[in-house]
Amino acid sequence: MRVSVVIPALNEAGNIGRLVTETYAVVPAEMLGEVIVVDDGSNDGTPDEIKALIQAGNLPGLRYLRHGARSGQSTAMRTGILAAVHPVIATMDGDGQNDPRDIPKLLARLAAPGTAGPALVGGIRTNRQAEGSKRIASRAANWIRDAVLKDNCPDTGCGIKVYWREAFLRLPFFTSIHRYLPALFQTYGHDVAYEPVNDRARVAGVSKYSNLVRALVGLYDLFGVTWLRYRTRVPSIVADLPEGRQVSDLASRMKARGEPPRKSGQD
Ligand SMILES: Nc1nc2c(ncn2[C@@H]2O[C@H](COP(=O)(O)OP(=O)(O)O)[C@@H](O)[C@H]2O)c(=O)[nH]1
Ligand SMILES: [Mg+2]
Repeated sequence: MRVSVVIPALNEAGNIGRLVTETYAVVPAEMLGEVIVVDDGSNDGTPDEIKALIQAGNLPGLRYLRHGARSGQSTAMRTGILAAVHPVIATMDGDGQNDPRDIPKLLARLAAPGTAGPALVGGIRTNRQAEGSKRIASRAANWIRDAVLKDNCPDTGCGIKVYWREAFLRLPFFTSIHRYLPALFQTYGHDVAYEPVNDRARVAGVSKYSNLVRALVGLYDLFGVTWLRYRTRVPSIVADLPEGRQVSDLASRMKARGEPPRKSGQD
């Protein structure tokens, strides 16, 4: 399965070039369709690191996109995913904290697009490297989110994930959606799975998020996602004529899981 790797980056000089080079070194070439770095308006050496790699010309499929103004991590991911040419996306943080060696393991769990099985496989960091206060804040946020959304995900903020491109693009988009992907994939009728992944310390630069801002924005988003979850219906398509055409993938997956069709008009 060929994959488009999408890496959002904001001021990741000292990290981003190394991460891209490492990705080409450790992900098998037959799996690695392209690597898209989305620069969210960095004002450090981030563009120079990537442009130098592109000019060197020995990393096939390396692409660089840059926003005219800072628009946020989720928006940068969406820019890369819209530009991607392969049906499967792998995302990683641009600071090198995720380990590209985990991409093949996550891909091995992912179902082929349109077939039964997980449409998203998320990494779960088992050896968190963040400082104590961030780990505690992250644990609290995950606990609250799981209690409300029941997405059964112990580490939704982990940046390394693989998923179907089309399924992502069909989700209603909002800033910070990247922290709610498991819950939203489930809401839209997809199976999700998780795999333990490696977490590494930041080598250069600083974190872009403070605990307080992340907590406040996270709470606000949690209300929105909860509302969306309760107000979303995923119908099973039980007729699709003329006969011989395939019923929609989603309907066949629901059928395979033995789910009864929802009553029409039920809300
Ligand atoms: N495009 C974009 N990327 C961002 C932004 N803020 C953070 N990032 C990237 O998102 C990833 C995670 O951010 P980071 O600051 O490392 O968060 P932490 O590891 O949770 O402290 C890194 O690759 C950042 O470069 C942003 O506003 N825009
Ligand atoms: Mg980080």
